[in-house]
Amino acid sequence: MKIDRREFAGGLSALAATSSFANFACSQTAKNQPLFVATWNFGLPACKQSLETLLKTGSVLDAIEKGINVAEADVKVDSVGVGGAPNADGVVQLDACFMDGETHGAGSVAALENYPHPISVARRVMEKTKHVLLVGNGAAEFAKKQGFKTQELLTEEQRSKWQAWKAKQPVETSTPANHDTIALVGMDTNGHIAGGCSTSGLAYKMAGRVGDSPILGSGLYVDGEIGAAGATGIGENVMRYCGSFLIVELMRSGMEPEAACRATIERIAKHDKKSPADLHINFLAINKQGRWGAAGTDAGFEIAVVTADIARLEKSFLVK
Ligand code: SD4
Repeated sequence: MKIDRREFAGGLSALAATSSFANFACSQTAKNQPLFVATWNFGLPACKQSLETLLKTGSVLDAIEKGINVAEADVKVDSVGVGGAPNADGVVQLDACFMDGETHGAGSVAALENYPHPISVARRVMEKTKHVLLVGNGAAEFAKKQGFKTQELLTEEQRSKWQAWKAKQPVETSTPANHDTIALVGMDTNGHIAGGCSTSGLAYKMAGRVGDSPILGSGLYVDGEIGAAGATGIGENVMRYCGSFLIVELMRSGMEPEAACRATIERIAKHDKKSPADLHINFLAINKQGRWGAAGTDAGFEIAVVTADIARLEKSFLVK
């Protein structure tokens, strides 16, 4: 991912954006400040939208949803929502989940086609059904009944990239060509924590393949008493270990967010007997005390952090 340095200056007028880009291991918000943290550089406009929404509506749930909607609507973000990469059949199938730390309520959708805002549908699953996860046609039917509008998600640019990929395939196989999911977690001034995760999944995945992103405990996990964690990267390497759940549990046992993300990656690498660099997994976390941190195996992994005082990108700790 390229860092658009103009983003640093272009924040909300209420926010002072820093001009530097550095590691800030486990920084902490001033007491009782709202906090939003998201994966990748496109997480910055998303987190800014989250803060703006929180200030307007007072709802951290609205804040998470509206923040993620920004990345979903941006065609330039080629791994989330509209403009997301298609599967091996050239169809964009979206995955998302939403979780409220206070109630422990959650909703997810997987392999959802033609609806640009899966995070909003996931939230609706949480709020309007007795269920947690809806997939495929059932998820689309639910979205329709809830009044969500359909849209063509495959852009011309993604179609030609997919055609070029397809032409080179002797057999259809997933390629980890991108792993830029948005996971966005946040907390309001009352310590109410929530989070969401939204993705088109791995580019050219097998039709019907579902990754970690809509699976609670894998791509996202929120515990209102402890904190929240989210993931981006090759889902298969996250979901076999319930990565985000593990991070939250490690924080429960006293670890700082960054240390918990690092320990989770180290455990996966050790157990898989793999070099971390071959795993392509990246995590972020926040805790109830307003501290945040991240660790990943991809050198370019960065997180966006927005509080009442700051709006910046931070490099994550790199596990080698
Ligand atoms: C997945 N974790 O489906 C996601 C991939 C990702 O953009 O991060 N994609 O495995």
